[in-house]
Parts: sequence; C-alpha cells; structure tokens
Amino acid sequence: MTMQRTFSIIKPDAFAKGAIGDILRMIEASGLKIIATKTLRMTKSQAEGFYAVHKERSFFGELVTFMSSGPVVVSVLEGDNAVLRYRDLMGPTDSTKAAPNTIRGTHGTNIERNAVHGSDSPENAVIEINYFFPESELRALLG
Ligand code: 3AN
Repeated sequence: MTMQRTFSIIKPDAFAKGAIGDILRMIEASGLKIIATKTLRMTKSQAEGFYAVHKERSFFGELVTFMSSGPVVVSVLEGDNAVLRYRDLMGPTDSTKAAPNTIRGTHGTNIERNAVHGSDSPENAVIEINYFFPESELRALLG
C-alpha cells in the first residue's frame, strides 16, 4: 500500500456545464476518498502561479484566461496510489483521445477544455495541495 494524496481541479468548463456532481461521483466510485473540497474562482495571478511551469508555452495566456474564467472545485483526494489512479480516471490531456469511461472522455471537449486537472507526481501533489489548502486550513478540517 502506498497511501497518497493528490490534488484535483474541476475546471470552469465542467463547472459551467453542470458536471460537478457527476465528476465527484466518478471520483468516489473509483474508490478514491475526497478528504477536502471547496469552490473558488481563481484570479489571473493565482492561475499564473499555479501553471508557472508552463509559462514559456504558447498556450499559457489562453490557459490562464480559461482557468480564471469561472468557478472551479478544488479537492484533495486520498487513497492507495492516488496520483496514478486519478490520472488514469481522468484520461489523457487531449479529451478527444480519452476513453469514454474516463472523466475527460465523458465531460471534456478538447486539449484545453478538458474538465479536470490532477497532479502528475506525489511531489507536485504536495505543492499543489498547499497552493489552495493552507496547512492550517487542512488541519482545522481534518484534525
Ligand atoms: P495535464 O493537465 O494532463 O497534466 P499538462 O500539465 O501538460 O496536462 O497541461 C496543463 C494544462 O494545459 C492542460 N490541462 C490543458 O488545459 C492545457 N494544455 C496543455 N497542452 C495544451 C495545448 N497544446 N493547447 C492548449 N492547452 C493545452
């Protein structure tokens, strides 16, 4: 058993189309536990900071605009091997290539409007969780 936490964002496209409930249901049905969740709207600078690793990429400006265009649901997921399991459940970055039983295959539209984000490593999961859930907030919530 490798008990892990990972970080999830239900993106503005999925929020706008009314897919939050179904995505959270898919996460729970997969056996991953949602241990914290909240709704927020990212400022541009919050989105820029979150995606700083992509700042040299051609799509960075569009990505920041999209991610700050409406409300999102950020969550901390926990389970055995959670990082990889959630990546599998999401499907590939390009929603048009995602299998129908994945979140992106069900709710994504294309490579940008792809419904969800999930951490790509346990190290990044810690950084991303801390970015949206300060340690004091998680401690107050989880004890
Ligand atoms: P993933 O979210 O699958 O880890 P990353 O980290 O490569 O994918 O990309 C981060 C986000 O940037 C993606 N979720 C997607 O919204 C956006 N993105 C990635 N590649 C492209 C692209 N070629 N054109 C537009 N947006 C992209």
